[in-house]
Amino acid sequence: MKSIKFIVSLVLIAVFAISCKDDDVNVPEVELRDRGEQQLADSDSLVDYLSTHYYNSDFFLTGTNHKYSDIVISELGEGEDVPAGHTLLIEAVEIHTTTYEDTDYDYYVLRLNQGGGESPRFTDQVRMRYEGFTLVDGVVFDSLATPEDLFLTGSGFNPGLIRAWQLIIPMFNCADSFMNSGGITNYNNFGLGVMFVPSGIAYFSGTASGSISSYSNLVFKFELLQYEEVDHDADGIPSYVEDLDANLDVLDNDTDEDLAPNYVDQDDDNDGVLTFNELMPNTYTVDTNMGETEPVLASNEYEFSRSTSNGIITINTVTAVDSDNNGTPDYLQEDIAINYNEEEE
Ligand SMILES: [Ca+2]
Ligand SMILES: [Ca+2]
Ligand SMILES: [Ca+2]
Ligand SMILES: [Ca+2]
Repeated sequence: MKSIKFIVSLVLIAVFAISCKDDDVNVPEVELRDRGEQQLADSDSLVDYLSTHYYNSDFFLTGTNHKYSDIVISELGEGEDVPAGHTLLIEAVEIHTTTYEDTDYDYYVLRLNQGGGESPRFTDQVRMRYEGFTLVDGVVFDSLATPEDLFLTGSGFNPGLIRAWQLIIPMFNCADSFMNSGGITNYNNFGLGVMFVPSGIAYFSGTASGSISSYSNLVFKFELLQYEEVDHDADGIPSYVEDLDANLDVLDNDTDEDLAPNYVDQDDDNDGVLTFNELMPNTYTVDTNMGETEPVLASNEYEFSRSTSNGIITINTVTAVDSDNNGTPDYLQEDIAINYNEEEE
């Protein structure tokens, strides 16, 4: 059911490949549209939808544990007034903008509960429940009623999620606590919202497992329950840090220009010493029995692993050292190759 994957234009490529081979094969072609023109049409559709649909706003005025299934969106009839206790979407949503693939996009977020926990980064793994449907006809094409873990940013054979999710999910916080009872986990005070997104930051010319048509504007009701920081290449540098220019895109950072972006490159400067070995290791032992608290890490120090035993927490960290103080950490500087994990002779 995890079909919110970025199935780039695979369908399109397949169609072209087939039609090049044999003109008689009858496969529906996906016309590749101009992003700018499509964006204008999508923007009109979204504003029109938000201006003609309302939701059960009073229901969410109190409480922090409402479910995505509690959100009811209805169409306003001709000449009808918005019923008491409800609000027109256009009066309730936040408008955000982004530039993606050289095109400017507006997208809309209905924030129903912020969530009391911490907030994930766009490269993290998130535990979600959600339902996605098409703006035009309301067909539910994807849903997850039982929480599952999803990678916002993919790597290798895992394509990750659509751009809209990478932008919007980190605007929310996960649950502040959870409790297990009878095999069921109950989350408390989690992020709850609805996103209304143009096709350009959804599947664009591609589709979600072929279940919706290309160029569909989408709506997702979602709950953000938990998250976990991801280090895709396990080199000690969390993936969000490997987005060096902090433009929320890990694909355009490739320090050594070997075509492997930093977030999936284990030797980021290609100096022959793995990034992990160019980081200075440190271990902290925190005895909570003695009332000790966890250390606050420096901004260039990252937790790599931890274990807990009898109330004693062992935390292993790595620090990105900048030996020559030039502003570039050693692991990104080819002419400095210090291996902190090399066995002393
Ligand atoms: Ca990394
Ligand atoms: Ca690289
Ligand atoms: Ca790396
Ligand atoms: Ca290196």
